[in-house]
Amino acid sequence: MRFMTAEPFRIKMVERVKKTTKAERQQWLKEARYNAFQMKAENVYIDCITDSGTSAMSSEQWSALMLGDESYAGSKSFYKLEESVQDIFGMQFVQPTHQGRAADYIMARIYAKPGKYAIGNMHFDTFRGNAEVIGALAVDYVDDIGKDTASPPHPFKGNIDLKKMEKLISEKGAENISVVIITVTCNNNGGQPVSMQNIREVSALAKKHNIPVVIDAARLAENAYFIKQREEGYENKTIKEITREMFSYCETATMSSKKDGLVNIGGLFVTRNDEVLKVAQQLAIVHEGFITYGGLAGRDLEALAVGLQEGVDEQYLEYRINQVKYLGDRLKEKGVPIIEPTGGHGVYVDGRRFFPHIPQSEFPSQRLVVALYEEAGVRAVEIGACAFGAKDPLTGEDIFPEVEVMRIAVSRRVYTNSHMDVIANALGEIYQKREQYRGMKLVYEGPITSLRHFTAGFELFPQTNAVTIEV
Ligand code: P71
Repeated sequence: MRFMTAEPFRIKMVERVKKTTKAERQQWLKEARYNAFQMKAENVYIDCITDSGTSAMSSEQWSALMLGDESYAGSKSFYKLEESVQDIFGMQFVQPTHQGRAADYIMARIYAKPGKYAIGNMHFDTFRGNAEVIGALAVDYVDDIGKDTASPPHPFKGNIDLKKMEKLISEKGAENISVVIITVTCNNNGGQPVSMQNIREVSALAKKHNIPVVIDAARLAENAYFIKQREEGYENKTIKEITREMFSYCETATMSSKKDGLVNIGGLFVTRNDEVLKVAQQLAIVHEGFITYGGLAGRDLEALAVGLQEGVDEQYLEYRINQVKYLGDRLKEKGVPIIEPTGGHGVYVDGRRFFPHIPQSEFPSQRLVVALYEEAGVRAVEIGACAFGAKDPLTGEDIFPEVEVMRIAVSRRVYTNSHMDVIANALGEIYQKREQYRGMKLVYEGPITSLRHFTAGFELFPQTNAVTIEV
C-alpha cells in the first residue's frame, strides 16, 4: 500500500460550488453584518463553518436509504441501527434522537443536578446550555496544556486534569458531583484527543466515589484513531477494539451522529444501565418520538447503521486525519499560528497570535473569519470572544474565554486537498499583510448572550491602508 496515499474512494456525484468576486463578497459580508452564520451558503466557495451534518454519504448509505422501514413502532431499521451501535460501543441499550443536543438534553435531565457539579474536559455548548437550565455547575477541567493555544505539541490535549478533579471531590464532597463527562475528541480546543489512560484513570477515580461517567462521543472514531497512532499498546488493535474499550469505562454515551456517524442528521443515547434506559425512553417519547425511531425517519436509521461502520474503517480514518494534517502543515509552512498538533476535525488558527495588535475585546478571530471569506470565499467559524464571551452579571464587565481561535472545520469526504490549498494560500496572504487589519465592534447581540454568535452583528474598524479622501 506504499503508493496508495490518495483518498480511499472515488467520486460518483458532484455538487457545484460558486466562485465569486471580492466585491460581491464584501457586499454580502456587509449584508450579513460580518457574521458567518448570517451568510447564504450558496455564496460560500468552501464551507468550513462546521463538520456537523455536512458529510458526503457513500453509495452504500444511499442504497440503504431505500430499505428504510417507516413503521411507527418496531421498525426493522431500528434493529439494524441497534446492532451497529452495540458492535461499536459495546453497550446494550440504544435510544436514537433527532440530533446530538436531544441526547444531551436527555443525559442532562438524568445526570445533571441543581447546585451540583458536572466535571468535563471541555463541555460542549449544547450540554452546558442544558446543564445551566437545570441549575448544575458545569466545570471544564481539561489539562492546562489543552487550554493554552500556544502550548507545544502534546499527543492528548483533550485529557482531564485528574488533580483538579480530585481536589474538587475532596473540597466539595463526592455527593456534590453528579457526573463526569468526557468529550471525545475535545471540540472546543482543537479537536484534541483524550488518551485511553486518561479515560481509564478518570473513570477509576469517579467509580471510587460513585460518580457516573458519560462520554460525549460525537467524534469517537477520530479519537480512537489517535489512540491507535499515539498511545503505547494500541498500535495493533482494531479501531472497534479501541472504541469498545473506551466505552467500557463509562455508564452512558451520547453522540451527535452528524459527525463520525457520517450522516446529515441524528443523535444517539447509549447506555449499559437498564434503569437509565427506562428514563431515557420516557424522555424520548415526550420529546423525540417513539423509542424505535427517536425523531428520525427509518431511512435515517439505515444510513446511520452503515455510516457508523464506515466511520470506524481504518483506511477512511487515515485519509480523514491526514487531510486535516495536510491543511495544518501547509499553514505552518506559511508561518500561520495554529493549535498543534492538528486535531481530528479541523485546524484551529490562534486569533491572538495571528493578530497580536487586535485586543480580545475587538474580536481578533472573528476578524480573521471575515478576512478569509473576503479573500477566498472560505467560511470558517469563530470560537472565541464572541461565541464564548460573557458579561459579568454583577459588574457588567466583559469576561473573555481562554481559547481565542478561528476553527476551519473540514467536512468528511467532501473536499479535496486542492480545496485545502486554497484555504492555506489565502490565509498565508492575509498573514503577510496582517498589520493592516483592525478589529471589529459588536453592534448587536440578540436576546441570549450565550447564543449571540448566531445572531450577532458587527461593524469593522477601517483598515489602516484605507485611503481617506479629504473634502
Ligand atoms: C460543531 C457542532 C454543531 C454546533 C452545535 C451548536 C453550536 C454550534 C455548532 C455539535 C456537538 C458537538 C459535541 C461534542 C454535541 C454536539 C451537538 N457540534 N457534542 O462542532 O461537537 O450535536 O449539533 O447534533 O445537536 O460545529 P448536534
